[in-house]
Amino acid sequence: MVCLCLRTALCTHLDHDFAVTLTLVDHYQPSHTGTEQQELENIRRRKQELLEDIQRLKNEIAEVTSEIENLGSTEERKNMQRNKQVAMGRKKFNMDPKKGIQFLIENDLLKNTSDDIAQFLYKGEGLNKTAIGDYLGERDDFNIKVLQAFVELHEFTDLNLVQALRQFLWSFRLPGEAQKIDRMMETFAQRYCHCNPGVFQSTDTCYILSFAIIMLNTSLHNPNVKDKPTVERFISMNRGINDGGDLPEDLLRNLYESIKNEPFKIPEDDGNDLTHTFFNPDREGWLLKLGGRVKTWKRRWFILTDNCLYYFEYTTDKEPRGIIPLENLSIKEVEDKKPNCFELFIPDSKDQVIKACKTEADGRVVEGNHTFYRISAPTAEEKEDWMKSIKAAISRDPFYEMLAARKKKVSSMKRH
Ligand code: 4IP
Repeated sequence: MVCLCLRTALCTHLDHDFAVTLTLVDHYQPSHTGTEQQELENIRRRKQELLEDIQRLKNEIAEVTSEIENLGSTEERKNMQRNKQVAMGRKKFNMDPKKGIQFLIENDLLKNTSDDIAQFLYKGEGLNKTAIGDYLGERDDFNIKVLQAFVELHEFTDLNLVQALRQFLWSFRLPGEAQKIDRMMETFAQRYCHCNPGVFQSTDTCYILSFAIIMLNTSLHNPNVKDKPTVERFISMNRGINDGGDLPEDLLRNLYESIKNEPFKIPEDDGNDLTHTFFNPDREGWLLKLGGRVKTWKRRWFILTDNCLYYFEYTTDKEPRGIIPLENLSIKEVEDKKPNCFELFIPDSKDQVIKACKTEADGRVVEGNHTFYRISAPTAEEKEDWMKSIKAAISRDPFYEMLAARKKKVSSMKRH
């Protein structure tokens, strides 16, 4: 730019010289002395030289101007190209998170460090929250580092646990695998305790209470759950989780009120993973059930909760007629004369009796006789809903085991 200014000034200056010279030449009256003749020749030569100089400078200026113009459009082009590649990287990420990140790194659009990748995910522009959750949940060391850096980008200082969870659960979608959820919630609990020292005795307490809150959210806001827990029940459910001691009642009341007043907002749900399980796990309603040995259809009131299917004769019954633990069972659609049927069965074991219990007519509780449970729903839609909820309940089982183990651990601790 400086170079261009100098050249322009020089050129203007030469143009001026030239104009003066021309004026001199134009107004020169020829004389016949030898000296004058010589001078005239000099001026003519000088004029020619100046004309050539001016032309050369003009050419140079034209060249530089076009160079600058090109420079501008090259930068624009580069930017456009970059934006296109970033958009492509985001698309790739949404289809396959690992490949997307690799693409962005290979094209120098993202640095290959856990901090930079975490920033990119935290910003989340154009990224699908399920894909973010999948990437963060991966087991290898690098992804775990990214997860830690990602969680550290959240500021939880002076937030209560519900507020912190609202922020955290909105930034990505919990993936469907128990181990992944465990890692993510563990990292969350560590970060929360780091930002708010002294609130909980241990990260385990924070972890367990986080899930108690997520489940409370479901119980309070899922219309399928009729039995809404009171604050007293919430308090008593969480007894002993602060390394063997109780958390302050005020704290639990505040958390309860916060969830009651405003449910969690979670990223769009395709109903096919554990997020769905946690936020919509339970269901109750009338279904027809086929008998075990005697194949009669009975209309029963079914409740899906705690990874078990309970059935009752009447909605008001206190005791169920039967309980089917869903552990190790699979579910499939089946054709029957009855409409909208599905079946619970033990995979790869056709003749094995499913572990379940039932109440005989005389009140005795005995083991069930079913090798499969065939169930018919009143409508196709209800069949879909039941199957979805049961599938989710089956898949969350390992997670509940982990959670229960942790709860047992903190409850058995003695506070000093
Ligand atoms: C009964 O048939 C009912 O269908 C029972 O269902 C069923 O028990 C019995 O299965 C079946 O024999 P009848 O009432 O016509 O005798 P429910 O208990 O809901 O009334 P399940 O195990 O399905 O509860 P078996 O396996 O006991 O025969």
